[in-house]
Amino acid sequence: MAFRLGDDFIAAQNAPQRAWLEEDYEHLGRQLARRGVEIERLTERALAFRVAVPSWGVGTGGTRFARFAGPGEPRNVYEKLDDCETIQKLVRVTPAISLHIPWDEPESPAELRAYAQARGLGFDSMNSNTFQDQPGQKLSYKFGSLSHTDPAVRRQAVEHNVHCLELGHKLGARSHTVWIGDGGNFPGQVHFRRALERYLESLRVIYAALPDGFRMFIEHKLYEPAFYSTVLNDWGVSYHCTRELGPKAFSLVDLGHHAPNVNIEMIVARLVQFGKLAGFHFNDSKYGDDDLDAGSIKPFQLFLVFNELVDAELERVAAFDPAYMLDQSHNVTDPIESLMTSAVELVRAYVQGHLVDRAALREAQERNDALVALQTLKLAYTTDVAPILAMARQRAGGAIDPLAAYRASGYRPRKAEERPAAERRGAGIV
Ligand code: PSV
Ligand code: MN
Repeated sequence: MAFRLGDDFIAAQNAPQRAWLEEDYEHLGRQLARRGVEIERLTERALAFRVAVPSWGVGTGGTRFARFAGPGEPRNVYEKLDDCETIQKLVRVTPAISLHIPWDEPESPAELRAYAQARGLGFDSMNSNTFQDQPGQKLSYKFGSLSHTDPAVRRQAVEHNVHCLELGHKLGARSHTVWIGDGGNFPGQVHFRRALERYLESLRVIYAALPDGFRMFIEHKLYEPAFYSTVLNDWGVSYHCTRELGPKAFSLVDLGHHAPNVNIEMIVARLVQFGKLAGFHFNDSKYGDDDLDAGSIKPFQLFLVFNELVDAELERVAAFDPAYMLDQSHNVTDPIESLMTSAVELVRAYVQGHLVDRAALREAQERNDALVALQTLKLAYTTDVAPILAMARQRAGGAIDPLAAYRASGYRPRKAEERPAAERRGAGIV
């Protein structure tokens, strides 16, 4: 029998921490009341927040130089779900999983769905993979997939995406995310306009196969694995394509897929305004697509992104229904610990977004008072909302201190025994 974290264990871990939590929560409540903010309104928001966990994130990641496997890594999709259940039990905002096909191809979709359901889990966006060749694959993606010069390669890549749609439908997913590695390493290698046209042509076929109620997300990225040019290089091209495709196509923002110093929160606002924001792959980075933990490098940027999202939510912008997902690679940490803390960082940014005094901000903007506008944002950003997050988690049955509870549970050492290293294969991304 595989070891699972019990609700009783979490409650027992919480017991000695309840007293300080009540005290801190009450204190913060009084502080916020002086600012005209009702703390329970924020706690409600924390309870409502959801972010999906990437199946590929629970295995140890790597770089193009090496991958240093961690102990007790999941060896198959079922064990990945077990780790996702642990994350969800402790933080209670991650009941959905984003699968990557064929990495997570199930033998029986019905069985996998039932396995997830029995653990209180469901499936968020499906992800196709035409950036790698799979064993036994007929045609290679070395020079591209959906935009390949050879129509037979394009057809193969389209068929794979259609398969993902069918699978996603069986699993209860509601959206499909397409990211391709297509691009060029040398000037002249790829004809920019023709490659984009071929990509769009392929996407149209996939779009036509969307099951009822499904949305299609396309994910842009300016470089890597192609180092000179990519086919879907930025949000503008992505927006053009989603418009060309139709109302069920949206542009997905991966925080690591932009040039350094790009104003991502403004891109978010633009996509919201144009009704084309699909949602996010949250992570953080210093230099490129580093896939580091959300909020670990540029927490203020994360807050500013959520400031836009909350603004759209409060204004009930039409067609605003973003899917929140994590997309990280954990090379030096326990992936469960990283995913839990990242999920918590997102709730923090979301709650802080709700803490922004929108009337004061608007007034400062109307008066062109730049300093007060910034201060209004900073007041929300510098407010320590940790007691709200902990209270929400506790009320939902999660851990007041997820990291401490996880370590106290001995989950990882137990998994190291249950999942012997010799049988481990490609659980994460490199
Ligand atoms: C590509 O860098 C990406 O962000 C895409 O979302 C992939 O599906 C994911 O990482 C995993 O390789
Ligand atoms: Mn991504």
